[in-house]
Amino acid sequence: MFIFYLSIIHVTLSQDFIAPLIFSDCKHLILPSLCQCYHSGDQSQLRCYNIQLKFIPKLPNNMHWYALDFSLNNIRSVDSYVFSDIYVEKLNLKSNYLQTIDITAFDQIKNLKQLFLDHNQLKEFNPKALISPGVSLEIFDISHNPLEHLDLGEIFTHLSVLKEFYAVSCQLTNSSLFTLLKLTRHHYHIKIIDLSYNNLTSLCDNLFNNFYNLLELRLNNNNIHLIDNYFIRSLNYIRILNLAFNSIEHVPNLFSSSLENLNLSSNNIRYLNDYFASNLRSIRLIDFDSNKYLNSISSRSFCFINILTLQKLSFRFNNIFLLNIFYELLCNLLENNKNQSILDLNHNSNLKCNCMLIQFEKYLINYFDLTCTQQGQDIYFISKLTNLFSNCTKDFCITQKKEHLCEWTNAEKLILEGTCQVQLIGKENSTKNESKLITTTTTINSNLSETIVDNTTKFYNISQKSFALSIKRIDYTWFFVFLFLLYI
Ligand SMILES: *[C@@H]1O[C@H](CO)[C@@H](O)[C@H](O)[C@H]1NC(C)=O
Ligand SMILES: *[C@@H]1O[C@H](CO)[C@@H](O)[C@H](O)[C@H]1NC(C)=O
Ligand SMILES: *[C@@H]1O[C@H](CO)[C@@H](O)[C@H](O)[C@H]1NC(C)=O
Ligand SMILES: *[C@@H]1O[C@H](CO)[C@@H](O)[C@H](O)[C@H]1NC(C)=O
Ligand SMILES: *[C@@H]1O[C@H](CO)[C@@H](O)[C@H](O)[C@H]1NC(C)=O
Ligand SMILES: *[C@@H]1O[C@H](CO)[C@@H](O)[C@H](O)[C@H]1NC(C)=O
Ligand SMILES: *[C@@H]1O[C@H](CO)[C@@H](O)[C@H](O)[C@H]1NC(C)=O
Ligand SMILES: *[C@@H]1O[C@H](CO)[C@@H](O)[C@H](O)[C@H]1NC(C)=O
Ligand SMILES: *[C@@H]1O[C@H](CO)[C@@H](O)[C@H](O)[C@H]1NC(C)=O
Ligand SMILES: CC(=O)N[C@H]1CO[C@H](CO)[C@@H](O)[C@@H]1O
Repeated sequence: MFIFYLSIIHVTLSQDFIAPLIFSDCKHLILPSLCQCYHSGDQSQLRCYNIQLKFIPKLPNNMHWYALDFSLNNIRSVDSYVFSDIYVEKLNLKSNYLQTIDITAFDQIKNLKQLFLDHNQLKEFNPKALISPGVSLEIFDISHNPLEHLDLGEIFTHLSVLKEFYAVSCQLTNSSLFTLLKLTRHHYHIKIIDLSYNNLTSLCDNLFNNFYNLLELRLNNNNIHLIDNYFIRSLNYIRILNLAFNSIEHVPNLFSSSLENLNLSSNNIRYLNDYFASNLRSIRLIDFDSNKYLNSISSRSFCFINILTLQKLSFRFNNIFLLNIFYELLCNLLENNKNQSILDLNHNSNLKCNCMLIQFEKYLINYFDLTCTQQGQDIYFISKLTNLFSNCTKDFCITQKKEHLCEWTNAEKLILEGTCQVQLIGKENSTKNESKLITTTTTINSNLSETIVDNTTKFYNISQKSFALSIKRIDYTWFFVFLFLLYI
């Protein structure tokens, strides 16, 4: 075992020196071999990375470091009191072989604000190791450890000024999430929580309610399929919610007055239900890309969506057949003179060529890159189809029958009903009440200007030579009416 002798030289103490003296210039220290000291301004940093260290060297007491970097070594444990009486704001132990962190490892450390334990071999981590007067973490990263369980509740309870928390790729299951129930008070400082690349399955029980000031929640690349509609309701400042690469089939009817970016790409969404965005009052961007079976949209899906804030709805790599399914949204945009490309329908290989495409050209992102198909056979770039579109009129919305499609009371009702419990019962209970499932046959004239609209929600049962859509039943099907588009 190496023993590192560290001593302070050339330090002269004046006679009226008052203890404890804190040193902040590392230039006069004798350092562990291969470690380097950097000093600028009044900050010192020690860099001991990638030098095959097996142990954390004992550093001189009362030295005031901005950062200690022990990353990329062979350190296996953080032992008791190894940092005692060391002032350090940022401690980097990333990319070692850490298996144990002693519960007193950070006892008597001073002023620790950022801790990086990511890319190690930790199978367990006791949050009590972070209870120490000298630990007030603002950033904590424990990503890429094979933890399987982490007491998140305990972590947030003890780290009351934490701003950023990362536990990416730790194989966490929803049992770790349930520990958040322990939180009894608001956590006012946390801004970013990253739990992506774990094994989470459900977002129920209002577990995130105490993260009052959270801005960004990353839950992408899990196996999430159950989401409570109330999930982000109490998060007054949340702007970004990433749920990409999960197993979501049912888009929750979320409430949020602040959410701007909702990422639902790469899930198993097949249809969009009624009023799903009615209560996202600041929404700018919703990403539905790569939900490869997504082809149905309730006519009420976009009811009450805030077109003043909305900038982009992305439906790339879906299976959308007809622009008509967006008619409520498109006509709403038109009526309100919204003048902005909003809808991205690129890479929907079954999108049919029709007059609506040109009427709503200005709302389509990358319009000239769009391809569409005719008679289910050939695929054309829209730019090549001037002949086909030469007879088109632009009267789709005018000829729509005006009626009250969107009812606020229904939007509210759906939102209140859509809790995890309802979804769970719906999933387990086959005695679902189907009596409200109404089926009606409606045709859209080949000039695409006429639809028959009633006050029940329609699904466009798009037939391409009687192509049958298999629409998965979910809980709110009592609203659904099938609308058949025969020949376009
Ligand atoms: C987490 O998911 C991965 C991949 O699906 C799987 O290999 C692993 O066993 C899961 N871990 C736990 C703790 O469920
Ligand atoms: C959605 O999340 C995926 C995966 O994290 C990412 O690739 C994509 O860019 C995100 N979309 C938006 C619009 O941020
Ligand atoms: C809409 O855009 C067109 C061309 O892009 C422009 O000529 C027109 O003035 C815009 N209208 C409004 C209301 O912004
Ligand atoms: C377009 O209109 C002309 C004359 O009104 C008609 O002869 C032609 O068949 C129409 N083309 C299509 C594609 O409907
Ligand atoms: C199924 O529904 C019935 C009647 O609505 C209810 O009594 C029963 O508890 C439900 N079963 C489950 C497993 O939720
Ligand atoms: C289904 O709903 C209808 C009316 O909403 C009701 O009359 C009927 O009893 C219900 N059936 C079941 C099995 O719950
Ligand atoms: C579209 O169809 C309706 C009803 O069949 C008809 O009244 C209308 O004139 C047609 N519009 C065009 C442009 O062909
Ligand atoms: C519209 O809904 C109301 C109440 O749900 C119902 O009484 C009425 O018959 C419906 N109208 C049509 C045209 O379906
Ligand atoms: C509509 O979809 C249902 C359910 O998949 C199917 O049974 C029916 O044949 C379809 N109707 C048409 C006209 O395609
Ligand atoms: C509510 C819920 O989804 N609970 C699940 C939590 O995770 C365990 C193991 O993955 C499941 O068995 C539970 O059903």
